[in-house]
Amino acid sequence: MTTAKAHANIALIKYWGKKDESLFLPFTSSLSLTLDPLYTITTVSKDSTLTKDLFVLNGVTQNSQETEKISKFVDYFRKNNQFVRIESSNSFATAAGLASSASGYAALSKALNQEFEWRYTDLELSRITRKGSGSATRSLFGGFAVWQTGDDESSFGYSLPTQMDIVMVIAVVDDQKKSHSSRSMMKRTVQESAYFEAWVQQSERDFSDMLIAVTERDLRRIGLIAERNAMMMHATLLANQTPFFYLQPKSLEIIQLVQQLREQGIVAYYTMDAGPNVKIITNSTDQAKVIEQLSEILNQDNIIIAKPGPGASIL
Ligand code: 2P0
Repeated sequence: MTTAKAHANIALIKYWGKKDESLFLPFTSSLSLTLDPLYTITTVSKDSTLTKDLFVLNGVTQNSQETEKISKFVDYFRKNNQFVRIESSNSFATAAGLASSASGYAALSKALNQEFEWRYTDLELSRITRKGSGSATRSLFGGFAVWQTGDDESSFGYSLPTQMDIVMVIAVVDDQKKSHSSRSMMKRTVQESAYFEAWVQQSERDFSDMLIAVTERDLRRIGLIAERNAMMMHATLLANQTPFFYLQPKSLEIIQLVQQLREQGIVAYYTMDAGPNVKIITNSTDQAKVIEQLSEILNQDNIIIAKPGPGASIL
């Protein structure tokens, strides 16, 4: 029996679109921050009495469709046709644009690596984790992490050594499971969006700029690049043949608040993922001012303060 813990990450440069669906190869490299309060704990146990894998998420046994998806991933690690019992729980809402698949697959691969005695390094493990969920490659690592594009061999995650005072204030606009998964929407965007090529080109430039900004610990630049990168990702969706947007009125209200905060000289930038929640980038000096004004729009229960978190580990 092995238990592992992995933290979610929020991308500052987004992964949006696969150039190879079967190998899970992204068009562009992405860069993220792993966050302390959002995590998944997963226990994997080999069980010779089982005739197929068993997957329990947040106390609920998953149906055959969900379990088969996980079983396919377990196959990368499985030895001697041994089935496993997987029990997983999240410290936060699942599939609501808070990167539960990232922490989920990172915790699962970390646990499977140990349970089946593979002894892969985190870098090797991230190559396999990629085939469970792309963003999970980054959740194996703490703090700032990169998932680089490339081929089957060279597309993996790694950690950036920078440590700095950065805080993400997560404004939970809606914690319900989203109706349009990022996997399906990014696929449609690759196929349909009139802006997809422009996205790839701009995101490559943003990635290079972000690497410099992170190395130089320049929070202002990190914030500005993160904002434009996130909004360009959302713009690709607006330019689908059937336009789509994840933003809700409340998301826009929070974005406008961030702009006002900045006019008052407060460090505040925003990013958004495949959901309506807004993540505000700030620092420990200004975090209280951000929360104070955000509390006028959102309930305290819907505000999560997140600092950089560690890489995945065996408990
Ligand atoms: C990211 N997202 O970089 C981007 C930004 C959502 C918006 O990675 O198909 O669940 O499993 O590889 O990793 C969410 O996509 O997609 C995601 P799959 P995943 O964080």
